[in-house]
Order: sequence, then structure tokens, then C-alpha cells
Amino acid sequence: MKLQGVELRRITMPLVAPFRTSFGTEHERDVLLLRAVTDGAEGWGECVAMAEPLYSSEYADAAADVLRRFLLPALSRHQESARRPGGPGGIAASDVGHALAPIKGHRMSKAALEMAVLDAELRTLGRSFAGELGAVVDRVPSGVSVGIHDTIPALLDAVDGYLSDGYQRIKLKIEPGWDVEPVRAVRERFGDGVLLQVDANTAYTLGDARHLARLDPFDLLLIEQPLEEEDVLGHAELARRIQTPVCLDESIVSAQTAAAAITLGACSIINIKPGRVGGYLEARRIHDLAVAHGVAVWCGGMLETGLGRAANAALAALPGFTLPGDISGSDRFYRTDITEPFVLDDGHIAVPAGPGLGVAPLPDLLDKFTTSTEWVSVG
Ligand code: OSB
Ligand code: MG
Repeated sequence: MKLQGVELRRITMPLVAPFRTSFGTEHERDVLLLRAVTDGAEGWGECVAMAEPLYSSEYADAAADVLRRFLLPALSRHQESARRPGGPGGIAASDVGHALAPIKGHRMSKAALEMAVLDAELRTLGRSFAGELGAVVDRVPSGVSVGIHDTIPALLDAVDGYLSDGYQRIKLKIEPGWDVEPVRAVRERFGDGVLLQVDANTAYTLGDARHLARLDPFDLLLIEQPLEEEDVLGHAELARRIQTPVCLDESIVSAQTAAAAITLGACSIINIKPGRVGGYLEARRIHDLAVAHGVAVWCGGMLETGLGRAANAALAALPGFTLPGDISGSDRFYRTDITEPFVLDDGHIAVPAGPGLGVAPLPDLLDKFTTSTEWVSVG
């Protein structure tokens, strides 16, 4: 396959309601989309970097910068060398990771580029993301991430609405001052049958271990990323001091860091976000590693549009994804999605079966949300 160029497109999508986490409050989602143009089909990539570097060091303007200045030129050079006489010719999605490896970090940008090339390749071949990744089911249970609210009654109203929608699992965002009481209130109101977990997005320190142990009686599925990203040893120590299983999100940026965290006892569950780990192919390697170690995984979310949501649903259909993911219906975050919306059916999201992502942006909606476009040609 010959990659001719990539369009970098920025869109801004309003959220149905503000989404508050321990690191900030989002009112809209500023997304960088990639459209890869090849001699076969066009492919779409979604970069999950947020507008500001608060969840991780990456942010959307930096992603666009590193793509145009370093990643796309590196892929272009790779493609040129492959096209020399005797070379394999063109480019394959499975080459992208190696071609970009000399550039350090920037995993969300690399993931978006690999996703766009993979989508173009699979559309050309008439194969789906789900088939390519190794999906074993055609629908996945849907969990929802519930932001920090101003009051407990407001939180209970929100959770009530999601449970009525059919969501299979509730994740409460927590921070110091908003942890034990909201969890207790949700358990008291909705009972022990609800699958319930919490996500701190690095808001605590090991000194909070005794406080976090107060969550033990509530039978949570897991506590996600209580400590800072680089504190893998701290998570291993915390895991010994609390009964709630520790799950890592921010700390797991590759299969290698996943292997280290598992070996050190820092987590018994992993949230796999393809953007955070450099792409869907690395995400699958982490899945395989976790299965081999008996560690459960689930698919995280980053307020994706229908494009990223489609690919996440395909990934979550792999056999090791034994816990519901943050793969909600499109209307959890957006009144209008840029693709046909994902709609909950009996608490599940259907895994797209068509070529590539199986969904594509609807041109009028895409244009409506677009704030800028830029064409970068590749060799
Ligand atoms: O930590 O899982 C997280 C959203 C943005 C950044 C980080 C996280 C989240 C979520 C929302 O929890 C997940 C979703 O897309 O539903
Ligand atoms: Mg998280």
C-alpha cells in the first residue's frame, strides 16, 4: 500500500454536560483526527490527546506538531526505503510502530497514525478491525464513567439515569474529599448488585493508604490509578495495604511497563487504552501478556468520537477483556456524534463488522464540527 498523505483535521465537539475528574473539568472535546489517503482506501485515525496535558503529558496541539514535523516524515522515509529495488514496496500497518520507534514518546500521536494506516489497509482488504485483532464476540458490555458532582443527590440522579439506560457497570471518578461518601451513597441507594469501581486519576499518595482502605467494605471491582503515573512501587505497596484490587491506567504505557507492573505486584487488573500505549497492535500485545499472567483487562475510554469508539469496541471483543469497558453510547458525551451513533442495546455496544473501522464520519456533521484542516503529503 502506498500512503500519499494525511489530512490533520481538528474538530471541537460540545459535551452534553461538563465532565469533572480529579485533574479538571471538560466542557467540550477538542479532537485531532487523521485521514490517511492511500492508493487503496482512505483510513481514519483519532488522536486521544486532550486539549491540555492534565491526564498525561500529551496534548492535541503537540500531537499535530510532532505528526507534521517528525512522525509523518519518518513514515515517509520508511516508505521510500521500502520502495527501493528489492524492497518490500509501500507500507503496512504492522510497519508503523517500527518506523516511528526512533522518535521517543508521543504514543497517542503514534497510535492515531497507526490507526489511520490500519483502517486504510483493512478497508482495502475488506477486513474488519474486530477480525484483525481477534474478536470473539459481536457485542461488548457497556460501562460508564461518572464524573465528580457538586452534591451526592446530583450524583445519585446521574447514576440512576445510567442504570435506567442499561449500563452494566458504574465507574465513579474520585478525589480527596469525594470518595468514601459518594461510594457509600451509591451502594446504599442501588444495592450490592451493581458492578461498581472508582478512578482517582493519580489524586492520592501512599500516605492515603489508610483512608483508601475505608473503601474496602464496599466490594468495589477495582480502584483505578490512585497514585501518580511513575509510582509503580507505591501501587505495589498500596495493593498490600488495601483489599480493593488495584488497576493501573496512566502507569501502563507499553507492554514492557505492563510486564514490570505485573511482576512487581503493582496491579491485578489493567485498563488498556490504545492511545496511551501507542496503538491497537501494542494494546493487543498487552492483552496477550495479561492473559498469560492471569491479569484481567478492560478497555478504557478517552471521550472518543464514533471512530475511536468503533475501534475500542473491536478491541474489547478479545477474550481477555473480562470486565466491562468505558465504552458507552455516543450520547453519554455527545448529542451528535460524527459517525452513526453507537446506541446501547440491552446494555451492550455492537462491534462493527464492516471493513476497517466499519464506520466513517458523516461529511456534513464532520464539517460542522471542524475548526481547521491541514494536508501533509507523504513522499
Ligand atoms: O482516566 O479513564 C480515565 C476520560 C478522559 C481521560 C481519562 C479518563 C477518562 C474517563 C472517561 O474516565 C472514559 C470514557 O471515555 O468513557
Ligand atoms: Mg482512568
